[in-house]
Formats: sequence, C-alpha cells, structure tokens
Amino acid sequence: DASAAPAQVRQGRVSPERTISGNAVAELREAIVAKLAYAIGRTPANARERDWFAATALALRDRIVDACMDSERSIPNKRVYYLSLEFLIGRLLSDAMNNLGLVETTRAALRELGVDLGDVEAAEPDAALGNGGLGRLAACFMESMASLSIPAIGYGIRYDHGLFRQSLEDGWQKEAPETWLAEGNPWEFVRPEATYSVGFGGHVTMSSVSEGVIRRHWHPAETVRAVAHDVPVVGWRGRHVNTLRLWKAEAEAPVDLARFNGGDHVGALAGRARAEAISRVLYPSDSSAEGQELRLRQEYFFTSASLQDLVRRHMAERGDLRSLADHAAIQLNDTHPAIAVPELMRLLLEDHGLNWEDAWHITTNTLGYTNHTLLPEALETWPVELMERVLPRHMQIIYLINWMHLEEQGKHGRGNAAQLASVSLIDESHGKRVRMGHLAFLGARRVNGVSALHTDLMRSTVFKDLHALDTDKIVNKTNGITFRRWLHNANPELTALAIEAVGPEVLDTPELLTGLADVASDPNFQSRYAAMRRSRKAALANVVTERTGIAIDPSALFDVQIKRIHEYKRQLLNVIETVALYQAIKADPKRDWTPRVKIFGGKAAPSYVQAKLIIKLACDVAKVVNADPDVAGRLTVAFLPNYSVSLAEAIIPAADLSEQISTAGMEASGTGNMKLALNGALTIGTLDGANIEIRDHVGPENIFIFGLDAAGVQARMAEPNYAEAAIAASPRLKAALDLIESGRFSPEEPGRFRPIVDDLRHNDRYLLTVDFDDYWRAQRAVDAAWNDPTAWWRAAILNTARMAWFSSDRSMREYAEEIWRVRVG
Ligand code: B1H
Repeated sequence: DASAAPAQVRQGRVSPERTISGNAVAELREAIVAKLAYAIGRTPANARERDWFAATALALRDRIVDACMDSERSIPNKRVYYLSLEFLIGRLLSDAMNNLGLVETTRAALRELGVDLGDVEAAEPDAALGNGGLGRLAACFMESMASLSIPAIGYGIRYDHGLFRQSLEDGWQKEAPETWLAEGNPWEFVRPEATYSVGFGGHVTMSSVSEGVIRRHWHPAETVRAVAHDVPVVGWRGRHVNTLRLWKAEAEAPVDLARFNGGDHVGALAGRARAEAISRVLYPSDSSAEGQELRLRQEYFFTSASLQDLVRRHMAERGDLRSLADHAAIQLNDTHPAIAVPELMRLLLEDHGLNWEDAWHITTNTLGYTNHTLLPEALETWPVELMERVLPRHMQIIYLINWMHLEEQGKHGRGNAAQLASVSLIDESHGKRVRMGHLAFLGARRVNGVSALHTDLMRSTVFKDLHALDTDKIVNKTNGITFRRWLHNANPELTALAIEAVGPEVLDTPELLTGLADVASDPNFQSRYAAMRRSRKAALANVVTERTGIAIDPSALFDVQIKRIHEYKRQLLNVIETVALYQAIKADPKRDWTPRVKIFGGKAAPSYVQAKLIIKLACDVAKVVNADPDVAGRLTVAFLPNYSVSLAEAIIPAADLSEQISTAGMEASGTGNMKLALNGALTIGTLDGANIEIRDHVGPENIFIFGLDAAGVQARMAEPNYAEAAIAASPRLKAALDLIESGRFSPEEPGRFRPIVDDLRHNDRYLLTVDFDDYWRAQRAVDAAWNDPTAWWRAAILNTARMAWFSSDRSMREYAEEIWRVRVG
C-alpha cells in the first residue's frame, strides 16, 4: 500500500540530500546535455536510453574527479593494494549518485529533460567481471574502503567479456558471450602512461657480480603490454575516492612486420591475437580451478603489472624499496594472484639488487592472503613442467623458497617424511605440482578465512601442518556486504522505514538498525514492513512473468535460492523437497497448504554437466507443477534466467525465505545469506559458513536451522552406505526419488535424470539424502510460521535489526587494524 509509505519511498530512493537546490538541478541538467552533445554526439531529441546513461555517467564522473583531486592532495602513509582476478561490480550509476548525494538532483535534472531516471539506470550494462561471491566480495570491499577513506587501489583484469549470459532453452542452460563494453565504458579512464611489459617463457642466465654473489637474469621469449584502465570508486558522501585499476593486454607490436612483408598477412597478426587473448574473457568456473595455460597467463599478467605499478609508485614517493612494507599492504584475493610471492621476490632481487634475506623479509611483511574455499577441486596447483615453461625464473625462486622452508623444518625436528610432504610447496602425489595455497601461505604475514567456521577448518584440515609452524598466522575475517548497495540502493522503502524508526544517522551507522527491535512487535510498523515487502514482491512477480511466462502470486511465501549452481550448495535438495511437497499436496489436496513460490536463480559453469542437469530438472519440475491444477495456488516454481548483480537487487528485497542449505563445512562463508537476512528474509539453513554467525546475531528463534553440522558431516562420510541407509529410512525421500526416476518430469526422455538419482543412491558426496528429512521438517516449520503473520514479521524485522555487524565496513575495519595495519579515515 503505497499511500502508507513515507515521501522518500514514493520518490523511489533515499539519499543524504536534505534539500535539492534548483540551482544544482539546473547545473547538472546542463552538464548532462553538454556531455550528450560533445562526448556522445547526440541531441536530446535523438538520444536513446543508453546515450542518456552515458551522458549522465560522464557528468557524474566529473563530480567524482573533483572529489578525487581532494583525496589525492597528499601522499597517504600507507596504501592497500587489493589484487583480485574478479571484481563483480555490477552497475555503478546508482552507487555513484547515492554516494555523491545526487540521486534526487539527478532524477530532477533528467525529469526536466523528459527522461526517467529508472529507465536510464536500466540502460547500464552490468560489469560482470566475476563469477559469484568471491568477485562480489571484492566489489563490496572496494566500496567500503572508499567509504572509510582507506587509501586503496584494486587491481584486476579488464575482461572484454565478463561472465557469460545465460538463457534457458527448454530448461537447458545455453551460454552466450557477454558484451558489456560494446558501447564503451563511460566510467573508465585509459592511462597509456601506466603501461608495463609482462614477460612469458624464455630462459634464465647467470652472472657473478662479485665474490660469492651470483645474479640470475630472466630473458622472456615473449612480452605483453599491460595498459591501465581506471574506474573511480567514490565512497559514501563523496568524501573519498579510490581507484579500481584494470589491466588490458596489448601486443608489443600490432603486426609482425617481418612476416607481413614476407606476404604472410594473417600470420603477422597471430602474436597480437595471442597477447590480447589474456584479457579477452573471464573464466566461468566458480569454486573449481581451471588448469589451463591461458589462466596461468592471466594470473601472472595482472599480478606482475600490479606489482610493477605499486613498486614504481613507492619508488617515486619514497625512493627506497626497503620501506615497502611500511607503506604498502598487498592483499591476495585467494591464490589467483599467489604468483605475487615469487614475482615480488624477483623484482626486489633482480630489479632492485636486494639480497635474499632482505627481499624475503619485505615480501612476507607486505603480503596477506585470503582463502575462500577448502574444496579440493578448487585448490589451485600448477604442474611444475608448465610453470617451468611459462615462468622459468619464478619456478627457480619457488624451489629456493621451498628448500629454505623445508630446511627450517629439519632444524626444528619436524623432519619426518609425511610432515615434510604435507608442508612442501610441491605436491608429488600425482606428478609434480606447485601448491599455490601453500605458496601464498608462506609468503604472507597473515592468512585469513572468511567466516569463523571456515577459519577453524583451515586450521584443522588443509593448512593444519603449516598452521602448527606459526599459530598466529591464520586469523578470521568474516565477510561482509556493503549496505549502501544491498540495503539503501536495493531497498529504498525499507531504508525509509528504518530512517523513520531510528533516524537518518542509520545511513552512516548501521548499528543503529538495532533500534528496529523496539518496533518489531508494533502492529503499525509491522504492517508497513509487510507492505514494503509486498510491493517488492509485486515488482518481482512482474519480472518473473516477463522473463519466464510464469505467473506468481505476490501473497504467497517467496522462497528464494539464488547463487551459483553447484552440487555442494544443494539446489538439488531444494528441488527434491519441491517434488516431495508436490506429492504431499496431491495426496491431500484439501489441507490448507501454505502457498509457496520457489524461485531459483544461478549459473552453472559451462563444463559442469551435473549442475546443468540440475537446472534442467528444476525447469522440468516447474513445468509439471505449474501446469497441475491440483496444486495451483499452493505451489509454483520458477527458474529465473541470467542471474546477475542487478537481478539480485530486484530479488533480494522481495524474498521471504532465504535458502542457505550447503553441506556443512563446504560453503566458506556465503554473502547472499547476509544480503537476504538484512532485507528481512528468514533463513532456512545449515550450520555452515557465516550462517552460524547469522544465527548468533539474529537469534536461534529467528532462523530455521537443520541438518548435520560440519563435524557430523565428517563423521557420517566415514560410514559405509550412508545414502542407502538414509533413503531406506525415509519413505518420503524414496517416493520423490522414485517419481523423478520414473520419468514423470521428463516423459519425452524417461531416463534423463537417471544420473542424478543414481548418484544420490550410490555416492551422494554432499549428504543430501542424510539431511533430507530434517530439511523437510524445517520447511514445514516455515509453513507454520508463515501462518502466524505477527510472529513472522516480528522475526523478519529482528533479522534486519540485528544484521548490522555484517556490514563490509566492519570487515574492512578489521582487515585494516589486524592485517594491513593501516589507519582508517
Ligand atoms: C568462493 C571461490 C572461487 N570460494 C575458484 N572460492 C574460482 C574459486 O575461477 N575460479 O577458479 C572462482 C571462485 N569462490 C566463494 O567466496 C565461497 O564459495 C563463498 O562461500 C564465499 O562467501 C565467497 C567470498 O568469500
């Protein structure tokens, strides 16, 4: 009910602007029209939405540049360098407007031109330079560092093609290239003066400098140019601006003139294609390591360019690399930039003439490493043979680091073969491979996990023996999310309610959200909170119908699972529960079933056959369920194609129930869980990753926990035939599996889902069968809770009230203090 909503809501967004001045509106309007004319070459009469977007972005970028000049007036004492192969930043316009306090000014300026701000925002392509949580975390951290005035530069790759576009053709995932740069990028500045050469291949020679000192020199066979493209990141209230510096790969020479003149006109371009391939496309796998040479080239390319850039900056500012650790903190986002360890050593040893001890001291006091997963298939290792061919000098340095590291073990009496094998940088169990996690661990001063449970598991499993060598090294830094995007921008109505209840200071101090607890039982506040949700659900229902043709009822419970499709995340558990619920409703159609809409969204890695089959199953189940009059109005299923950051912004405020149902011990943290709980969805989840900390904050009575915990999972996995036993003990599960196996959902191909059911019966690595009954129980508890609206909305409001700790501002303060030792603000 919009009439109950406060003024800001009807305008669509909250911003820190107290008043909009007519002058400011006129100025911005003129600026936009000028950009449209002189930067884009259009008139208001013939401009498309995309042109208005570009003109608006360029006009706002000018304001950011003004703020930037202020940020850069003095040299900061210490900078953070955040190296990440992924930055899943999504759209930037609403971030920029909101943080500059120019939302309403921009809206008014465009309105005077007859243009709707919402349409302009929708014309911005998502910058999908990441796969999922890891890349989105990097984007949230960049925004928080800018908002906290932590001087920082993010370094990554400017992929021509970000994460693929997903379509569903008869329920099968199809991938198409993503083309976010097709019409240019108005946010970026090309910096040709910041260009570096990055070498590959070749050989290493030696020379003796003076008595006893041998120096080694790398002669790469090939070099590629890395050209900086800067995207400004403006913080809250425009107080500070940082830079996201993305590298584009270019050939040293556009054509091979010798070959060209020899008549080989096509061959003359081969080198260029090979060089430019490095920044062509994002690898689309999430939580599994891609062992291809091009991937290694990407990793080294952006790491080397970034280190060269920061070393050059340090030399210009300080003149002596010995003080690097005092003025630079380099954070490695997972092992993807772990080659930074030998690369920084190489730069210090070869380009700057330091000795080994000094270089190692500087390296290990400058680097930090964040681990994001313990799944074996995601732990990066590179064959020694490949490393020797692509990065021969780095391989030598890695061997030397390893030699010294293992000698040290011997000195401390930890010399037994098994211990040495487990801490060695080289895994010799299936061909020689370099363990990038171990390399990053040794090279870093601090190593962190991303939730309390995950950090404990790092200490007790994958890094157990390394941890024993230095028990202070591993620390926990639970992930966070930026509230500016995931609450204020994505859910202006909820933000307006919060402002009304606890005051506008909540925009700066999320801890004030706890004040909502006082009104959690207030019927008036509850009804407005419910009205907020209802309007978001109506909006999402339109999106679902537009994109899938499926009609959904906004008064039903919206049950949402949005994330990459992966077996450990157990979308299949949710689908099987859907099938069981379908059977239960059909068996007893007269009962007052709680109306539910199950919404799925997420991409599968293109080569992940089983994950794609799970998508197909969800779509086939949806087709049968949605067409069955027996369940109409009680159960509807929709798979929304092409899940993305901007789609998440539409789904999250509309969710009643958040599915966080990974096998305990496998989801390092999760961050979608935080976004949904902050927006007042109740969580149904396992004791995994940050779910545990979410439960601790919102209270066990305001979350639905089920299933084995991580220790229980470990124990059960050791038992023989646990899946068989679980299925035999659960008639409901058995019936659901039998129905799927019978071909009921795939009559045109009855055996289609055999591989899924067979795997569950005989393998079930993710203990879906074991957790099924308790999941069913928890889902029925959700049904019952939904039927008590007063209790439901109270729990939802308490979720919003108690999620403040999950702000990425808190995460960044913790990193700043305990890992980077850099001042905030
Ligand atoms: C996470 C990845 C990841 N963990 C390999 N690991 C990749 C691994 O392209 N690759 O090779 C890409 C991504 N991503 C996620 O990080 C965790 O699964 C989440 O639980 C966590 O919330 C997120 C941020 O820490």
